[in-house]
Amino acid sequence: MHASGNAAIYFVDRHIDEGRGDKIAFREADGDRRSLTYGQLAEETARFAGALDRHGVRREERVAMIVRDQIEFPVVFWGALKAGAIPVPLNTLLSTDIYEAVLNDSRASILVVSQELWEVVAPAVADNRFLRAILVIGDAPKGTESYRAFVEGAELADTVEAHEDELAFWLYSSGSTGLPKGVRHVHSSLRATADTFGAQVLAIDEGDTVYSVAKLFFAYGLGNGMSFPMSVGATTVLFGGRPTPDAVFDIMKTERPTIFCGVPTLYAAVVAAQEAAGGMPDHTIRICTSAGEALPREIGERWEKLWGAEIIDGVGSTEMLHIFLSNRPGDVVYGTSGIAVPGYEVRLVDEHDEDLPDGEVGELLVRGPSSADGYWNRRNKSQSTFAGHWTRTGDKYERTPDGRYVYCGRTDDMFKVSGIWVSPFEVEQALIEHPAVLEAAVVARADEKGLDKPAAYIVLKTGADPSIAGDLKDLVKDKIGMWKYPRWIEVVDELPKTATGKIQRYKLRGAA
Ligand code: 3SK
Repeated sequence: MHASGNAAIYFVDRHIDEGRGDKIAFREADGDRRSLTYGQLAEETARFAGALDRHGVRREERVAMIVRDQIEFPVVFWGALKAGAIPVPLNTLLSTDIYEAVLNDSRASILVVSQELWEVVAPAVADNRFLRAILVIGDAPKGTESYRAFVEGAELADTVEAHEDELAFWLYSSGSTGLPKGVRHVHSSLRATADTFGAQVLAIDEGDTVYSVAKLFFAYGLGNGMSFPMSVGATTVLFGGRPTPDAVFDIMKTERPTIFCGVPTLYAAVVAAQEAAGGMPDHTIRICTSAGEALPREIGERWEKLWGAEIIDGVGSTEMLHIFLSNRPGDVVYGTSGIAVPGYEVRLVDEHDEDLPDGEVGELLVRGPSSADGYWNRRNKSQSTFAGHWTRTGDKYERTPDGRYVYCGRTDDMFKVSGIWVSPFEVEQALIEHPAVLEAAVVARADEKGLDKPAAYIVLKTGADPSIAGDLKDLVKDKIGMWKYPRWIEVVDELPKTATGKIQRYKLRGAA
């Protein structure tokens, strides 16, 4: 064992030795608008570790977090790591039932909750047999303890020794069906993603200020807003509210971030709002990232024209902790996910795991230094996903002759029309090229002969005429091929999405 294997030494304590104690690490853009320097972070995390110790929390015990993007998030996460406990950040938008199931599944003994989320969480913990303390950030309702009181007067603990291969934290990954799975990550994975995507693609440095609309509980947000900026002593803007286009414009103007991390839905909404308002956005962004799902080419191009900053679109997964396939600054081809991030290798394989040549659609496998240790209590699923050094992504891709990867859909979302594979994503991209279409989702639907054909669900821009739906069939036929056009087009108010912005196409299958 060596103490330096504990990720908190590199990401938190090192900054004190390197003279960054007074540098702002986190700044809130809403709520109390507090900020936290690297020096305060080192002290507060040692205090939280001391409070866990005082409470008798032992190594490897789980500390569940249902915490908004606010100062306490990094304090609890890194404080738990310092104590050798396992922080388990949970999505702040889950339902009571899912919280109940996930808290039982993880057997967390401590739960930290933001006061604003307590109403949904309270019924989920009523019958929980594992929790020994529920700490509420803010006013503590009956049956809970205030987070403040829990840490008050605690001794500052030393960071425990940990091996770099030791479990550090879990994230829960929501698949398209079933309960979320606990994805177990080790200490070295945090550094691995910061040294690869953070350093070699984003080229993040100490002068950067990051704003990520993806929240910290999501693997994409955890890297963007915590491990990447903390790897170089940069600053993160935390925003606990809903990232609407207006909120984004406001943060750009007042907080002056230099790196913006978004998701396709948000980019589409911001571009539509900007185009409707006219004028140029006031910002200091040098680079943008997109993940969560593939960024439609149209959105990337329109954004770059308006904002003058490239979007680096990439793909990652909770299992790989962050992005492993990505475009590069200065070498962006919108509509593709780029090439492997340095340090990662990818392969495309057929159903027999045979490598496929350029131009053929297959499943994407990835190998790299940040793959998870496995799923908690899901042996079968762990064995099928983590195949030795390779991790199956469940995404279908095609490689172009110049070596870039083009997203075709989730393995479950692809379907055949007249014996030829159709990528829902390709049809959706064609649909949103129409100026009236904000978003689209395409799924297979059986026609009167029982044969699968594309069906489209579209969200129109504000004020658009719903009768344009008929034009869209011709648009798709002209752009990508006769057989791919949607035989049915339904205008809807919104598309079903996960909390992190992925379209849940499975909810639309069989919806008609
Ligand atoms: O979905 C993604 O593309 C992603 C990216 C980075 C980290 C985690 C995820 C799920």
